[in-house]
Amino acid sequence: MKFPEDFLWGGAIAANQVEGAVNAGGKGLSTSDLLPRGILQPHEKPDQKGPNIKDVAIDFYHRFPEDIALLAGMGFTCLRMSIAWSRIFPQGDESEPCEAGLAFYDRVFAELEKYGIQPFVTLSHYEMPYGLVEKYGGWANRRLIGFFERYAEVVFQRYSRQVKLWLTFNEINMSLHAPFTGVGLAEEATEQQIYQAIHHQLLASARVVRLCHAIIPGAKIGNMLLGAIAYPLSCHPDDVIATMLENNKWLFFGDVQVRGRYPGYMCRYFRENNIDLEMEEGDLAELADASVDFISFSYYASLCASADSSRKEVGNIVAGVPNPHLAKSEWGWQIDPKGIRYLLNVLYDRYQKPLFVVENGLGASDVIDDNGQIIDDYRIAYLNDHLLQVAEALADGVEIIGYTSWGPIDLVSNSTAEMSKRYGFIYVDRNDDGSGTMRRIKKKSYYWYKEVIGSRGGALRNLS
Ligand code: BGP
Repeated sequence: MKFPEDFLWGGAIAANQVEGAVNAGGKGLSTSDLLPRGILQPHEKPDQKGPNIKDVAIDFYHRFPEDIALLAGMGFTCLRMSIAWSRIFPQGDESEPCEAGLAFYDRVFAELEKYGIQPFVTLSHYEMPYGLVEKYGGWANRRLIGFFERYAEVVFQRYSRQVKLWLTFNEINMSLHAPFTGVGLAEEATEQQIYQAIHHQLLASARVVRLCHAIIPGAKIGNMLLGAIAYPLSCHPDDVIATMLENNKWLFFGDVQVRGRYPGYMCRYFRENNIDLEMEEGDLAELADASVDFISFSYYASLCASADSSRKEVGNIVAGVPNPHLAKSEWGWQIDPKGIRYLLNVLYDRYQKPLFVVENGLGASDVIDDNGQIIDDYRIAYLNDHLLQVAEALADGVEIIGYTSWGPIDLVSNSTAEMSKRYGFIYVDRNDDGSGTMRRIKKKSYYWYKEVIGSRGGALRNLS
């Protein structure tokens, strides 16, 4: 089978997980700089900041020409990346942007252009200027909407020629699990505080959708969900209802960003849990008037839900009940290729808008063998099987714009801040303790992905 001719192929990275250069070009401290053990662990206070592997990460800040050339070698037509907000507004509340930060992304986009790779930019991928947390209390404060709008306006204007594809907030539903990363709130924040901050973030997202359309002719802007699709653990009606409620927790974000209103099930949840959102007149009208152009999502694993919530385990970033029919990755994430077809169908059926798979991949430890090679057949198998299911979804009639695998070059893990949890087609010689030469080595999967892209999916095989 062949994927559509205009299907975008590539990979996805995030500024804080690749760039390093933590203080270069006037960059301010970001929330991510204070999470040396990953987003699920407590954050450091700035005066206690210790060494953090992300301070250098894979040094993409200095090595991007080499890295982009390597990605281009696989035939990428698209690179999903993010702009570090703290490079553009180091504290978050300045009135003028930082020119050195803007100039850095000029250079990155120019390099991508050389190879005809389309940049696909996330405005906020798990980081924000820490100044906005310290001075304003993060997204709990409505003023953040204005700071985010200013940032978005600056980058939309600056890169209006180079960037036609945008995303607002990475995995916007993640704030429920990692409030410091998602909305700049303390780990012990209450649901009331988190949902209030989320309301502000949803409004900010709506405003920048309109801004993007007004500033960049022909641009498309989408939302980004962690596709934490849950199956019922059994056909017991109580498990089915528990699953519906579990899925509502993340679909809620899509419902607001696509359908433009707070769904009834969420209003009920707020009522029954004494959550009372402060809104201003006009907020609901603003949400109603800013539907995203497409829906994007990450997908690594599915999970199960049961009426007995004590059976939940944190196997993935989002806790779920393990599925007895599925194997697990080394990091305990359950591997379920068919889940991506199911998820694509669920989202398309619900929203009837184009979809974009913006993250998918296998975190695994790689070994360099005696011949200096990395034979990552497990990664090839994972991606092959998932891409076959994306093809099935296309055959089901789902509109899919493209596929960007997570971490096409090894990078720092988000949940654990490890280098050893590798996703790449390109190995980076850097270890968890920061040692290593930083040398880039093509893995076996590099040649495989190149063939898949070159054949528009024709090289995919039914392996299992
Ligand atoms: C998503 C994030 C990414 C990425 C990925 C893999 O949640 O959007 O930033 O890191 O998960 O997760 P991890 O790095 O924890 O393996």
